[in-house]
Amino acid sequence: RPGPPPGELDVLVVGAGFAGLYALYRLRELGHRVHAVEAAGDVGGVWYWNRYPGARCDIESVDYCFSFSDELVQDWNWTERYPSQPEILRYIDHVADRFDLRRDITFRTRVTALTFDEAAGTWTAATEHGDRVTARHVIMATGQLSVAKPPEIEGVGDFAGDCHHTGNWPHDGVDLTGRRVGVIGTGSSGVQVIPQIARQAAHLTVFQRTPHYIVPAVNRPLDPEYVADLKSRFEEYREQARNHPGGTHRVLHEDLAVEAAPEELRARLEEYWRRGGPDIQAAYRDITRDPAANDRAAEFVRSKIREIVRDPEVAERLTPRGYPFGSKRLVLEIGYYETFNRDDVRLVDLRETPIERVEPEGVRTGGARPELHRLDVLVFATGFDALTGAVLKVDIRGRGGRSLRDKWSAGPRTYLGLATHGFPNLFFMAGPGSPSVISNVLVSIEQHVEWVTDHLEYLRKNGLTRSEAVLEKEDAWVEHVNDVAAQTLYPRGNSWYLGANVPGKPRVFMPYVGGVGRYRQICADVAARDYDGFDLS
Ligand code: NA7
Repeated sequence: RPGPPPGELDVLVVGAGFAGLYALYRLRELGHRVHAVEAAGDVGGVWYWNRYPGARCDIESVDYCFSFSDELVQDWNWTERYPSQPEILRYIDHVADRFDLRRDITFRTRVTALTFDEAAGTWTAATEHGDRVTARHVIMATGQLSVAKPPEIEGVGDFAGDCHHTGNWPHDGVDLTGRRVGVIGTGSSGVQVIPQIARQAAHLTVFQRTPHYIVPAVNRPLDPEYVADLKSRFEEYREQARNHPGGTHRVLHEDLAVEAAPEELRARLEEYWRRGGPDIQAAYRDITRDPAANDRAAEFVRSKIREIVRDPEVAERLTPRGYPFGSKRLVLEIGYYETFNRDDVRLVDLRETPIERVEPEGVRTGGARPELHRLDVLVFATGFDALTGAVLKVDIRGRGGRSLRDKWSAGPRTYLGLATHGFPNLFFMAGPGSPSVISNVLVSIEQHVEWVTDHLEYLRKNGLTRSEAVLEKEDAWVEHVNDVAAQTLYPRGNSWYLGANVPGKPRVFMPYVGGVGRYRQICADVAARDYDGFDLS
């Protein structure tokens, strides 16, 4: 570490991923004393850590980017429909260089505690290295899927071979040539890494707890003419996404799957399957809302698995049932199902043969046919303590010494996903109660950063130093977030949206599914009404 962060600031930004970098850039432009502190060795957030083979974004390149600088848009060249992790990291690196952001970031430094000083109206941050930083405001840009969660399986520490979590992959890679590899987890990360490992390893065993709904990505090189056209009207293109429910350009059909003739339904879903991507969820208006409509789409995916996977028993094990299509985040695949047609790949269904424990030589499963799966390398693609994990890793103490961990013990409570009562001058980027994680997160991040930085400007211009979410407004927002979710099928999947993947985590549906455009309007109205719902002084 070249040196500690400055001791006194207007704004401390925690995290130097997309949100932290943009907050830093914008506040610096506005003349605030701002500095970012980042645990990793460089910029990038999740894209710094998730270096496993096959890591790729499930949002298209032309959407997964900043729009605040047209020069940046014009200069950058995307190469594929869905950007790979190395390309995204190159992009973030380019952003950091272009705007000279690194000079205001302290790397390799984790913020461990944040304490609000009521008399001074400031926050004091403590870091793992014993630094102390005082700041009027703090922006938590700590990521939604940034705390990797290893599985709670007995004996994991006893494994004699190499063990890696996809969300914390070694920077110099892992040589899998000639080795017997096991992967636990078949969500987005597992589905991306499994075909890649199958190509390198001598043998691959996939341990699957729940088959996910998986659709083709249909990744491909980008057509230069298509990109040139978008770049020529990028602001207009992005403005559509800003006002779209998903922060994307997804076509939202108005007709109903329950009313479609079988052959018409099949033809439309086939067309989406052929094009690839997650838009198939919006092929009919009722897919995310009506169980009967949802099951027609689910049945279509099930039929596709039977078409691709040659062994009918393996196909059946890969087939998702018992929860709605899209209620866990839809997974995009490149060659995933075909991987199970290989002789050197084996699928172990943990519902039939659960893992009993990890032993030095491998993974022992039980059930009717107890077995030791001998392995040299074990890969955990077991996900993250999503949305609240990184915020609550920091010991945050607000007014009256109250701990945020206590306040959120029954689930996160925020006003607009941006702030929480009792913790003045503390703001969340992509927080629980915001639509970020269910949207194109870059569109959401830009909105969060712009809203919060505008808010800080408003405070400064009006000689105000303190902003705190009003409790009644927060309660009403939490209720609204729940009401909107209850109108959909999202809460019916055991997903990380609900905290269901972390034992003991309260089951609360955390994202706001009322739509990015609607959310943006609500936030803009709050600002226009002099930040109604925030106590300012
Ligand atoms: P996910 O989507 O949370 O997937 C994690 C996978 O790991 C999932 O299949 C889990 O099964 C499985 N898992 C978790 N714990 C265990 C244990 N203890 N035993 C067996 N299997 C387990 O994480 P990803 O990293 O794939 O993706 C996260 C997001 O990142 C993704 O949605 C994109 O937005 C990007 P389960 O389904 O819980 O039964």
